[in-house]
Amino acid sequence: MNRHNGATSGRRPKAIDVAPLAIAILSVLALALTVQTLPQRPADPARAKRLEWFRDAKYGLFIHWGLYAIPAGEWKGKRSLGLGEWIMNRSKIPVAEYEPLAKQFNPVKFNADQWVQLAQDAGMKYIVITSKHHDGFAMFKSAVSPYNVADATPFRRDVLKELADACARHGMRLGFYYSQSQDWHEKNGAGNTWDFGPDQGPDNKELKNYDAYLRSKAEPQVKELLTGYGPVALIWFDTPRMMTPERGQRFADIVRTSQPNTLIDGRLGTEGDYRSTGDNVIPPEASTEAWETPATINDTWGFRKDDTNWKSPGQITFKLVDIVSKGGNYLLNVGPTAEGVIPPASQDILRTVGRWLKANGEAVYGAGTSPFGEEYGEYTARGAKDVRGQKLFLPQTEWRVTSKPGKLYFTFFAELRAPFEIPAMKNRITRAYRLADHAPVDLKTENGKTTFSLERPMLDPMATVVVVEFEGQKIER
Ligand code: FHN
Repeated sequence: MNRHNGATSGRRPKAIDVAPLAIAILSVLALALTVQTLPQRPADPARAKRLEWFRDAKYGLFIHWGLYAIPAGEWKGKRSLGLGEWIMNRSKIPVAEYEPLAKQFNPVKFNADQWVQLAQDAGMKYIVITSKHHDGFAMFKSAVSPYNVADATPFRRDVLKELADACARHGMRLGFYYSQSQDWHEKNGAGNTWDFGPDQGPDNKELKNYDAYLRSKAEPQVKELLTGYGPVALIWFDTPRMMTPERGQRFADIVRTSQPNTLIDGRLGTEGDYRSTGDNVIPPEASTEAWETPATINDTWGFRKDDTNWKSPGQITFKLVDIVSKGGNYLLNVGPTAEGVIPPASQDILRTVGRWLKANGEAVYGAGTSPFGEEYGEYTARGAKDVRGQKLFLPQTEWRVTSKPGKLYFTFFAELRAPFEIPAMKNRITRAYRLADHAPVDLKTENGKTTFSLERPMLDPMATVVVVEFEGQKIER
């Protein structure tokens, strides 16, 4: 596997056809606005307090796990294209045929402590797991619906309880993904058009008793999650179809009254605590708002046996530092198998990035944004548009910078072709050194410009961090 930064190199051809992901993409398009285009929100001290840990954490493990790991991208001997967890929808599998998968779900290799240990080795500070995805199957014991891991499978264990207990043992924060709108198992849930017909008519009139589903399943299940599993770091709602402000508020009220410190992500349908970008979308510029990019480690969220299009540790390290330099969090996904195993390839990748973070984490955890911005690249002057119809941004990927009071952390993802010129600032620079081994870096100042060079070969060709210390707390330009 290529350990080097792949951010500048061309990606390998996709192992799966991603075009059919359009349905999923469209459902969050409204949310896929780049964060910096959104207006600043009014100050809210309670929210700022709730967000403190999240702003410092920067890096989390997303886990998509459910019955869809059994077909793993193949139904009745035929490859089902698209995201692994969307197989029921993509192959239009009737509830009567999908539901019996529960009888086969017996992930005997599931070991919650090992998963939490992996997240820790990876340098991740929180875990978010699917408690119920769009297929409607709950990965926890629910009194609300027997369609759950403890009551409908031979496994009979409450996966979320085991994970919550392991997280408590390891001091890891745990949050729950919950698909509030789409529930393909329920006749009144959104999304299952093949068994139950369309959700809405041409005039947008709702054709299902959607509130009946919300009140009888989604709302009480969210309440169960917030009352039976200890402190919940966040609830990760998704694809807010037909989520009016009033409906969204009902969920927000359940969260706030059950656990006031639990964060709400940006996909509830009403304002959450932080903003979620579109899947795998990293905005081109920094924002002071709290935000998070959910991202795949290959091209699917739920396990597909044919998807081995792994991102390299270098690519992931670049994305992490890029996101942190812009003020966001990186929520990186793995899709465990039906046996309960996180694919070894994803484990290796995560651990490699984790080793880098062990030596360089100071540049990431609790770090602030870049005081510059020119390193991100620029909008094309030719007026071209990107696939979302927005002005095309041409990214630069050589270096990123994060900050703490009195310090800048320059991370280089490729060997320098020329001495590096520190962008102009009024502060006096006092010294520079490599973060991983504290070796001094010589600074040269001529004509008001300060430069330094990096020894070749680079200390770490994946990413080398140089700390530049300056007088004062913040950069003045
Ligand atoms: O449809 C889902 C998809 O399956 C996956 O859960 C992602 C994760 O961000 N969210 C939706 C698509 O945006």
